[in-house]
Amino acid sequence: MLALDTNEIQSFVAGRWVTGAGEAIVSVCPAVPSRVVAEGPAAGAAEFDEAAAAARAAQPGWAAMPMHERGAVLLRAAAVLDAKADSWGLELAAEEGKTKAEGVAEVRRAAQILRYYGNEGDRQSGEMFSSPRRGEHILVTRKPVGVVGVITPFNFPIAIPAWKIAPALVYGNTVLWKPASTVPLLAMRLAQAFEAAGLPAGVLNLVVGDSRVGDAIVTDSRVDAVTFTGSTGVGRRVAAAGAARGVPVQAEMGGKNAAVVLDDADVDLAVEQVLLGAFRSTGQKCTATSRLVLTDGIADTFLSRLKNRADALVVGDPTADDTQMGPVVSELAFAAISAGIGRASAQGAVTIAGGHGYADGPLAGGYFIAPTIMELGTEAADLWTEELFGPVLAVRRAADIEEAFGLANDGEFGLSAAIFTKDLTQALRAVDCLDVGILHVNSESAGADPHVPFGGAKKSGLGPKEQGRAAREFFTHTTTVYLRGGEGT
Ligand code: UN1
Repeated sequence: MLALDTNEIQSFVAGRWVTGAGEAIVSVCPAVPSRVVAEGPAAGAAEFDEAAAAARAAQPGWAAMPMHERGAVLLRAAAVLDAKADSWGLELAAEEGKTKAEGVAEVRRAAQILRYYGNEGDRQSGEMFSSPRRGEHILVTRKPVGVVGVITPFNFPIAIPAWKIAPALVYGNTVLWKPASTVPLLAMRLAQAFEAAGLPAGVLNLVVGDSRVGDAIVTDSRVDAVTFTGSTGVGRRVAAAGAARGVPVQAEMGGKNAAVVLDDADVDLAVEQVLLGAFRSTGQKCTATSRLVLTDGIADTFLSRLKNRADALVVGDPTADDTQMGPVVSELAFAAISAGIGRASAQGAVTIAGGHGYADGPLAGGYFIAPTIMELGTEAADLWTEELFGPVLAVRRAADIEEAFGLANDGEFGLSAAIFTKDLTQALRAVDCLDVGILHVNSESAGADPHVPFGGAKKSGLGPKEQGRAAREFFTHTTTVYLRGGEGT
């Protein structure tokens, strides 16, 4: 077993930790890029091949194990995560850039997800239908799909893998997993928790590497289904590759989530929630609040309060206790977000807060972007429609509720939204009118409980929803059984 505090990057293949034959990966802290968090080689083609073969070979035995026993492994892994939450949460903050408090909370969240699915054996049920024919029942049973390819993003380095891998495993699938190459250490931590929990060899295979590993997963004939979270562009390519091979793909992709604040909203509550939605995790969530729609009567007050709160956020080293917002994940992200801010200004946006990096002072050198609020006029602006995945909030004003809902629904994404009002009638109208997969009434647009469906409307996602019972739609297939006794009547 690998030491639980190692920071030497390895892949977990067929139940063994292997030093890959691929290129060197150096995982650095985005606050201080000279600080190395983990390093080691990526997996090479031979390790990938061994991992895929191991997943295939282990699948029938794993599926044959009673679901309660599979669940027990998940529950033991959850206990490991809970026990290591403080130290692994700190590593998460150092590797990904969200704050220590967020990092620790994320490790605990991964444990909670594992517990939810670990207990799924107690809840799992098939369905039984009456038959139009005498002496017959019709029952529907669930079976695993086989080997599931899991491709996960950087922004929740342990929670998103947990919410894909846990249902995959408990329903009897084996897994071939590629995490984002910016967060290999936290991926290793999750695999280590499973190893410590006694997961049989080959059931979970972690292959560390870049997009070539992702390509190998989606094109390998030993992979029966692929679940992906990440950018819209890559998600569509994964889905196309899956379709070409005839295998199902679940893709959770972009969001451009609006918070709508109506005139009658509780301003204090709404300001705090919009602040959390926009800037927690440095805005790097598909569910983050990246658009704000204010009705005219509340707009001035709200914006000046929000600006004051954004300006006061303590931006800094994510591993420091008093930091409220860390850096973005990488130089590439920093460049793309900075360019997006520049483009918005060129297209007429007015910067209300932030809008800059930190060229001087203690944050210089890290990938820090100030909490940014930009107000748009009525002209078309990329900032209104394109996901920037950073701490940047675009604001528009609306004359009335109809206009506000229209603005919120503007664009191709429909992951989440938030509505702030004390008027139940307006809240109910939002439920009907806002075209999203997740709607928060008087709370921020991010957040997801493990027992309820997660996923978007419109072009935010493809395939069945994640989490809760919804997950089994993707991780199982059904067999409809027409069941009669064996003797003639
Ligand atoms: C959350 O809102 O807490 O990639 C989770 C993402 C989403 C997860 C959001 N799949 O940001």
